[in-house]
Amino acid sequence: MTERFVDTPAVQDLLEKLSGGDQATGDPRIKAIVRRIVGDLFATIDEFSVSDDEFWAALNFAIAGAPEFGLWAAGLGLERYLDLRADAADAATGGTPRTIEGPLYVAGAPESTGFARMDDGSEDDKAEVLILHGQVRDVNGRPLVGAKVEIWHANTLGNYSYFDKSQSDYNLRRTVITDAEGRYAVRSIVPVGYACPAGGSTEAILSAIGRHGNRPAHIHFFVSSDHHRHLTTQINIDGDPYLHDDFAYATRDELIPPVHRATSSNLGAKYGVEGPFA
Ligand code: MBD
Ligand code: FE
Repeated sequence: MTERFVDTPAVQDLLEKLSGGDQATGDPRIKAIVRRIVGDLFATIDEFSVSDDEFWAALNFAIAGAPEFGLWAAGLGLERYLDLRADAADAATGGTPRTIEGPLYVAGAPESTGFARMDDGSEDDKAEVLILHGQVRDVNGRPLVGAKVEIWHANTLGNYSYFDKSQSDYNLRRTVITDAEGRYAVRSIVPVGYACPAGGSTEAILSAIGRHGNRPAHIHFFVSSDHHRHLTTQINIDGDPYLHDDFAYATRDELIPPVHRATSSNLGAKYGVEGPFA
């Protein structure tokens, strides 16, 4: 095999310098990562004989599209890759699988113990009421009292509060601390799947490679408890047309809980969740 151009001494010398390899100061880990990433970009330019015009088109595309970098990471499977690594690391212990965080988490949601209502009521006329309840357990099955369960999801248009300024602060975002049995419950509304913004840079990349930018309806979770590893996960709402066609690859068979459709009269009694259920 002929030597790759990127491996020739002149290019390696450039990589050493541009990554600060000849500097006494700086962080060795960052230097090594910069060297690897830039070197891989050099190799990509070589392999595809990238022209100057293509180089500048790509750079300007990235500059203009930068506000959507979080969506690029989801759509290009970078976060899915973290799940695969977590699966490998967790193979021996088990537990609820990780699935992606996504770029739409906001810290500081209102906190309560045992129960929260997540929606502000503004979609009462069109939304279906959702009762979501569960128990946080350790990998040995023991309930975890006082665990922190952060939940966030989209509204009936697939939009998230904070990023969607038309919604009230922290709408559909809550932190629930588990009760004496390790349980939590929320009343909310059934979310609708997210679609990457029309005309945005993520949609442009995805359509260039023949893909769409839709997610099935889902609900995000962070679960944390002292002396336990932080869990990032989601559940899907069964029956969504995109359930197994998620642009972010976050659907997992273990994370599609059963949905029970109930009448207004029995919801509160069954789960001990406060009404009213209009
Ligand atoms: C979302 O709601 C989401 O969860 C991800 C990962 C990407 C875009 C929108
Ligand atoms: Fe999401």
